[in-house]
Amino acid sequence: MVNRSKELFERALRCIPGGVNSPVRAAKAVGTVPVFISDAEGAMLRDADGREYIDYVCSWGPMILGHAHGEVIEAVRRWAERGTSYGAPTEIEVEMAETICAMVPSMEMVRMVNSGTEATMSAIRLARGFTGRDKIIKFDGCYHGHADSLLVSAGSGVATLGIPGSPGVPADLARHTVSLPFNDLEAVGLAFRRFGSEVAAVIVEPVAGNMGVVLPEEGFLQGLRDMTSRYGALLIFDEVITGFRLSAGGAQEVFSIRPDLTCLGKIIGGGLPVGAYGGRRDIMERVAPQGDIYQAGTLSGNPVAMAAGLATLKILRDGSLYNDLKEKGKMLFSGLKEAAESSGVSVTVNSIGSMGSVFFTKGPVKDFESAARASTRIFREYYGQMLRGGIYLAPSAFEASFVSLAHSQQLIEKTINSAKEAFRFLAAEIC
Ligand code: HOZ
Repeated sequence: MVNRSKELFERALRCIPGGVNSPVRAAKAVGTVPVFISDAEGAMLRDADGREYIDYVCSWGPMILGHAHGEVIEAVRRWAERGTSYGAPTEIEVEMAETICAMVPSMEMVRMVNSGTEATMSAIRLARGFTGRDKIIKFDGCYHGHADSLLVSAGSGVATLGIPGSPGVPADLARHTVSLPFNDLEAVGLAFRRFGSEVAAVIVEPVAGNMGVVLPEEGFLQGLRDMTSRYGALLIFDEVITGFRLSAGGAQEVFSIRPDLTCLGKIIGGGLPVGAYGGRRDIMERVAPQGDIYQAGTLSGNPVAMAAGLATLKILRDGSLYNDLKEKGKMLFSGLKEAAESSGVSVTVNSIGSMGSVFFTKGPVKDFESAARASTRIFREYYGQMLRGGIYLAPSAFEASFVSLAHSQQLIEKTINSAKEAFRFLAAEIC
């Protein structure tokens, strides 16, 4: 049988580091060749050999409406015909900013950038400039993109590939980042008591999605809000994954917490490269050219990207579709849990709304230490079995699965049936 993915990967390895443009997708952790995609529609992906898969990666989160959604494609086509970039202000970026500020009320002003990494990196600079302090508190296993200050004890590809930290990050810079266990308010209190007056910001994924999905325990996010306020530090919510995923107002709406700054990405671009950061007016007014803290970008607010993002947000804006997403998420994640349990395979399934993860451990999974106890060896077999069953998962034990509005009940049932077979195989051969 022809295996175009294998051929393409061999070609890619000759001219792209690791054969991929972002590390996790190399599928190194699951010991296979990455699946090269040819096209996608709705909840389905087709690979370069013409095989079809039900997609639970959803481009790592953005495709909440499903692939090639008619209104998004039409918006992109319409705008592309008018020119793809001007490097000058446009009406559509104003409309985008107004929409974001209306949907996420803590964001009184917003600046568009091109990726989640750019959003978090810029928010950290802003927090440092605004407070006049250098230290950042983050949490082990949370991933906030690949900017220097944020690669310490990170999740996503860093955790997947077992990279402890990255050469190239100056030690002098890394020492300003303090990484603590997620859900451990005591550790946060201790850190603030030791060097509270030096802390510019606490940055957190309100629901962690880059060590697999890990939910905040009762009181954790409120505790962060209280402590940052008490010590004059800013609270930054990295909602690159959860923004517009958990509700129209993001995780901050679900948990009723108002952060000082919020970082967005993924869904906000409707599948095109977009990020944004925003928050309190008095803080955002410090961003150049209104203020003195510099950040810029030639393609920031790009009209075609704005069109794709805005078309997506318009569909999500009134919040009525989130119940459907929640139902779909519940059906999938409870179905996977039951399937594993009935085969005698120990799993912990963490989920909220339309995102979740299966950890091959008895659990509970509440931080990176407990997530890392999950068997990556079993995950690897599970991944392979699911792929053969036509189910496309993230090739990492430390990433989330996402359900889109295009996942029908029938596709979810088919997924659970494939999972049943996979779990039976694992029970017989691996566990
Ligand atoms: N940072 C992404 C996962 N949380 C990975 C993106 C990619 O490899 O495409």
